Amino acid sequence: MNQAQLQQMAQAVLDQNWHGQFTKPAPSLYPHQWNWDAGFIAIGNAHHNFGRAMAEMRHLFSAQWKNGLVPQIVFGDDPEARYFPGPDFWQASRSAQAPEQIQTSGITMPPVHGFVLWRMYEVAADKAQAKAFLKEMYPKVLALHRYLYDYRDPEEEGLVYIRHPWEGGTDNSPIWDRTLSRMQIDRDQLPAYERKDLQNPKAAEHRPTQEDYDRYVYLVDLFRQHDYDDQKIYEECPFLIQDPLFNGILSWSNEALIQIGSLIGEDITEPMQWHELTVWSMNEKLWDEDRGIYNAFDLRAGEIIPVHTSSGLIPLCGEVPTQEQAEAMLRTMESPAFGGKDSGILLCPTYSLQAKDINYKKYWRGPVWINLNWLLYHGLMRYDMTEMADRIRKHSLELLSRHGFYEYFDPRRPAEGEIGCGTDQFSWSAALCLDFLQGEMSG
Ligand code: 2M8
Repeated sequence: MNQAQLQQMAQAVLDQNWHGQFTKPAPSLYPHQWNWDAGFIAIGNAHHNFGRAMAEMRHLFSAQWKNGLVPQIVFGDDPEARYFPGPDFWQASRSAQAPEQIQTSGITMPPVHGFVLWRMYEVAADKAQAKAFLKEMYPKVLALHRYLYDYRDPEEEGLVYIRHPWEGGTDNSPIWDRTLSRMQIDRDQLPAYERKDLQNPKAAEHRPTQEDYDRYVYLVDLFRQHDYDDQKIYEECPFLIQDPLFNGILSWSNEALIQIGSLIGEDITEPMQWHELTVWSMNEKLWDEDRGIYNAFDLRAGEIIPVHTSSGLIPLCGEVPTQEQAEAMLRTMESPAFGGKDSGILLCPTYSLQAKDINYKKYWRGPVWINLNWLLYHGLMRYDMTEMADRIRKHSLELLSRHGFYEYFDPRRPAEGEIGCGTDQFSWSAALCLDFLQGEMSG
């Protein structure tokens, strides 16, 4: 397939998943608007349909809470949409902070919006229009970051915690295993619920386990019992984790806010202070010198979580590591753990290939995800590590053009069985394919 055909097919996926006001991450598995999906999708649309990219972001931020939180899910009104947990389960309106006109979940997701806006501006054909859009969005993204630093950074370290695996975006990442296993759940005390994600047989096999879901539901139930009050949740929640992926993304978006603020003539003191502190603390607290990667930190247990996943490489995108640290991270990527040097492995597995419990097809426990590849690509480019960056882009495009716009991929290039896993027609795979192709065409 040539690049023009791939581009057309990617655009067709985004058109098909467009719902009128937002883009569904996938036609049936994810029938509402998701937070970081919306950001990646806007980047893809910015190349050929800037109006739709703006609409996507406006719709997401129309659901911003009064305290600044941007929700993980903004629910659409399609009566056919089958998803659990839906608005009736979340009951976000228990919080006085929730918006009145639109239904949302009660947690957030990785704050991609700052760098999404900057990327939109970079690729925009009409810079005046894009600049006006930046002016409109800047205070909203600033309010989101302010929420994160005010409510999710109790020790004022510059490190933001997540309080649910869904906030991290990497639902069943092995990073959370230990923390989740400490939660003693009595199933009889849990509210009754029915999963809707197991109806797609191809996705079902690789989705999180029932034990995982019980814990996800337990946490949601805890949040709603506390009417989504951040202070009360902080006091009670057994899951409080400083994740290198979330904080690495936050750093990149802080930096983007500084660039945007400078461009539109705003005072950038606040994002500059955030940026400096977050970078410093990530290096002080989360950097693992021996293994050349960033760790997560469990705030409740007061301990480092030394689990080897690609989330620990994401801080490259926010230029968190020094050149020397970044070189150590490159060596980590080239090592047998991530298979980066001529091993036949497709980059980049989400979990160390040497981990005993790696599962090449199970969601966030091994497979390649296109959004993380895209973040790694940009991170590596910042340090002029073009060879590895190119390899990541080539592998991503190989997967997408040969196998389709799947949600995630088996990194082994198995001779038999499927490489593409989860749902197909997945929006961010298509969107970031468009952005990768743009790089390919222009250089
Ligand atoms: C997955 O998460 C949702 C819950 O948010 C789910 O499993 O139902 C994750 O892959 C997440 O990162 C993604 O944003 C979402 C929609 O694509 O699906």
